[in-house]
Amino acid sequence: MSFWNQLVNRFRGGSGEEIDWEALLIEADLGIKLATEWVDEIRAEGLSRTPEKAELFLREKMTKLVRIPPPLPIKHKPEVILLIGVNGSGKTTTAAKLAAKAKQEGRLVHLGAADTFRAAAAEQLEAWGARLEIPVTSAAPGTDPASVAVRSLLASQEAKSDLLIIDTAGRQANKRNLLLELQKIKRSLQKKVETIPHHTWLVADGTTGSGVIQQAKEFHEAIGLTGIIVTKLDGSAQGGMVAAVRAEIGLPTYYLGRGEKPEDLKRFEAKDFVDRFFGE
Ligand SMILES: Nc1nc2c(ncn2[C@@H]2O[C@H](COP(=O)(O)OP(=O)(O)O)[C@@H](O)[C@H]2O)c(=O)[nH]1
Ligand SMILES: [Mg+2]
Repeated sequence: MSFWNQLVNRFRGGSGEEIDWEALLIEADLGIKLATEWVDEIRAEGLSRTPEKAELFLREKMTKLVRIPPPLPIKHKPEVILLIGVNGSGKTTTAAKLAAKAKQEGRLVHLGAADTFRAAAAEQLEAWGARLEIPVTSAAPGTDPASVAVRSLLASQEAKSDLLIIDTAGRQANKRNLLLELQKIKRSLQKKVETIPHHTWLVADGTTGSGVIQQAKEFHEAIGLTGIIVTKLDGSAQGGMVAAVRAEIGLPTYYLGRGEKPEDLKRFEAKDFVDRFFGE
């Protein structure tokens, strides 16, 4: 049974009673704001007792909401993606997966290991680089991450790479320090080329549900995001927060992680996403 039908069954009252739409939509990770808005609309349309009709109505709303804007042409070489997010969200694996995809498409790729918080972090990205045959700029633990980011930019410019993906730390002494560190990385890159990074993407763990919405707000306010990637949607989580992040913050989702292998990172497709969410 689809994720959506399971929810409908769970929140269905007795015969003829209304479905608890608010609880259902919150359980679907849409966040309180969007859930409340959509419940009001379901009621206003007179669909609250007809789940099939309500589903059609919501399918259309969600499809319109999550559609990705066409990417702006990147005139500069390399195109630079900065990946940020909390510890364990999947940044390093996502950097490797994105790199593998781009290489497969015939692009010349470079990786920057700007997580210098732990020795294991750079080693993890270097291992991926070795496996994928993609060069990695890294440094000893404790090195200023902003300087590693800048060095990775210089190296990728030198190598005439098409794409540079910079991985960052998710941990610091505290959240404030992490945000300061990320701001410094971004500022240092901008000092070299004003438009870099072209993309600042939050990598967020989909199993944290609507927690992703709050995280996206915080990082967006402090760093300025251009989009998000939601990982770990290979379990029961179906990614309702993708709609909420778009509705509340205006940020599109570019990729979804549905497993640990490189091919498990999927380019976000609105129709595919909505079909999975509600069931085909
Ligand atoms: N099941 C699953 N695991 C993932 C996915 N993305 C990342 N992981 C795993 O999550 C863990 C943390 O990933 P990592 O990239 O090191 O996170 P980071 O701390 O943000 O760099 C690793 O074990 C990854 O293999 C995903 O889409 N699905
Ligand atoms: Mg990492």
